Amino acid sequence: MIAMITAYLLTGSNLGDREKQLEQAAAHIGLQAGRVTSHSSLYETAPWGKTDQPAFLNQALCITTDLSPQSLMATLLSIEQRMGRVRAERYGPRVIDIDILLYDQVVVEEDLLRIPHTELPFRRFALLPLAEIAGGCWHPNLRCSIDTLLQQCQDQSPVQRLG
Ligand code: PH2
Ligand code: MG
Ligand code: MG
Repeated sequence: MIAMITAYLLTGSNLGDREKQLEQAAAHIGLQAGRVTSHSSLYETAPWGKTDQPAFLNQALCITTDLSPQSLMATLLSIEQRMGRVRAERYGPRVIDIDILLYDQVVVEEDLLRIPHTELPFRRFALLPLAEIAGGCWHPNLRCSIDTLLQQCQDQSPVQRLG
C-alpha cells in the first residue's frame, strides 16, 4: 500500500467556458485522482510561450492521493482527454491542461514525467496561484520555498487574481 501523499496541481484553460472547465476538472480530480483539500483563487493570466492566443484562467489545487506519480499523471491525462483536449501545437490553446507541480518531496526524472514541474521557477502564472496555498512549501531540487521562488522569478507576464 502506498501512503497518502500531498501533491500540488495546476489547472489551466483558455478555450470555451474557462471557469466551468476548471470547476469540472477539479470535480473529476476529486473523484478519480484523490481528495481536493484546498484550492487557490482563479487567476487570469497572459498567455506564456505563445502569446497570440486568448488569456488563460489558472488555478492551483492541493490534493491528497494514494496514486503513484505515474498513475496520477495517467489519470490526469485521461481526464484531459475526456474533457475534450486535443493536443495540437506546443504551448497552444487548450480547453483544459492539468499539470503536476509538486508530488510531496519526490523527484521524478523520466522522459515522460518530470516532477517538480521543470518550468515552475520560470512561470509566474504557476508560482502565484501555488504560493497562495503553498507558499511555505519546499522545492526538493532547488531547496527553497515557493515564496522564495516567486520573489526570485523574472517572469513579468501579467497575472491577476480574480475576486
Ligand atoms: N500553459 C502552457 C503555455 N502557456 N500560459 C498561461 N498563462 N497559462 C498556462 O497554463 C499556460 C500558458 C503550456 O501548458
Ligand atoms: Mg501546462
Ligand atoms: Mg500539461
